[in-house]
Amino acid sequence: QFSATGVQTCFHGRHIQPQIYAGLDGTNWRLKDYEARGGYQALRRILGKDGGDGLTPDQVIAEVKASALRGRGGAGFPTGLKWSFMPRQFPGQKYLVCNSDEGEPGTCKDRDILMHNPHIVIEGMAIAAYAMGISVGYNYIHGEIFQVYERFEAALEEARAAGYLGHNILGSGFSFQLHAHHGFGAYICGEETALLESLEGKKGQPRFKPPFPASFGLYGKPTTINNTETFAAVPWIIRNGGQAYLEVGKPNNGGTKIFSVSGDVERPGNYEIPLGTPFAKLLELAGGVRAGRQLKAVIPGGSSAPVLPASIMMDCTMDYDSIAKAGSMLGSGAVIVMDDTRCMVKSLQRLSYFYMHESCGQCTPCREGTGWLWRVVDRIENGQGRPSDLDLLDNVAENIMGRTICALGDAAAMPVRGMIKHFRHEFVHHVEHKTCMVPAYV
Ligand code: L3W
Ligand code: SF4
Repeated sequence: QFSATGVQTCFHGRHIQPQIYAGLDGTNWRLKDYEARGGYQALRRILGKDGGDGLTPDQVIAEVKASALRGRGGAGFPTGLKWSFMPRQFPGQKYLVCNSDEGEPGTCKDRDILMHNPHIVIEGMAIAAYAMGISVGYNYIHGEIFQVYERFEAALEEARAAGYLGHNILGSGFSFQLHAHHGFGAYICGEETALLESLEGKKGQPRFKPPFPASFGLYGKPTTINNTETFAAVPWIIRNGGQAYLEVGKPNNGGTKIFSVSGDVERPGNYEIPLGTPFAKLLELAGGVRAGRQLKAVIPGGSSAPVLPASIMMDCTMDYDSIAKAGSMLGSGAVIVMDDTRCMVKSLQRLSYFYMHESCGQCTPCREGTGWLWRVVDRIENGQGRPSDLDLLDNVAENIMGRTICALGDAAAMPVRGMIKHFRHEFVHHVEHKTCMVPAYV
């Protein structure tokens, strides 16, 4: 089943204990449908609307901390801790921002949430705003997905009309104005400080950190930025309690996570499963490796994550700690599956081109280094590689890492090092024989 965005979406039974996808059928995105699934009950609860005393902002943050919810955009930073950084008594304007600038190659979950369950993000943001005493928020939506932007705007209109957003929400005295902002499609605008620059109307280029957005964010004011899926997790946590959320996952990795499985599987798509689920189970949900082929390698967390060979991947569980221990990262949860027809040199050539193209050009190691990486990989792929090229690649990657303003430099370097670490023999073969050792592409 394909959604309007072209993303393959699973609505029937191929999730495990779903929280965000629960009850979705591809058509029921409207407010009345969301309310029928228990939507906005969490917001009503904290505001003391359905009996009960409500929750204080501190109690809301305590629940999110107890849940062990970690940021779903890539870094896996603890959400409750991030919320507690927000200065409570700050006298001026503070901002809340949702990062829906989904651009990581392989990742297609945030657009799916916004398309099919937009109110869960609105409710999550309203709860976050209440917890941190914020009255204005923005959802920055990737520029190339027009229907998603229109869908979210339509949901905002419904929420405003029902009194879930705006001035004096449900008569509680709490006010929160939420706006959508349509980006222009640059990958770098998914980096949080580049996103803020772009939101301010400037060129989307990252700022130095620190200061972090928590102290110097949008228009220089304290700002909290979370990923779309992170906000979408919050209503469930408030309805069921942080401890219950934690127990769905595993220690330090609470709840479920949506994995965008692409590549050489029978059923590519978005799958929501508890963190800590074995990779083999996720592969099974996605229909297994496509017919007649063997699993060769997996990029477990979007193109910025180092590749892992099948032998390591099959022993992993899908959570932040297990994947980090295996030498990669869970990232945004984009699982790119490669079978035995895939050439690692060709794959790296394409990845390197992407990072060269998307570098914003601000800092020399990234601007020059990403081009250098691509040119060397490109000549190896095209039969013009030199024996010294593997060491050169490693040297360039090493000189980029840790020497740039934002994580894009590291994101370009890490896949190179991962590919050479695990598949060095393929690069050597290309250099020595001027051709590929993988028999044929299918
Ligand atoms: C206050 C401190 N705040 C950290 C905040 C910080 C940010 C969050 C995580 O990179 C990764 C990257 C990509 N006081 C703080 C603090 N914070 N220390 O915590 O920070 P950080 O620096 O660890 O990560 P980051 O710069 O946000 C994100 C990887 O994600 N990635 C990219 C995915 C792209 C998408 C997409 O297209 N939508 O998700 C994929 O793996 O490589 O490593 O908020 O402010 N002391
Ligand atoms: Fe721009 Fe690359 Fe520097 Fe990030 S690392 S600021 S993308 S040049």
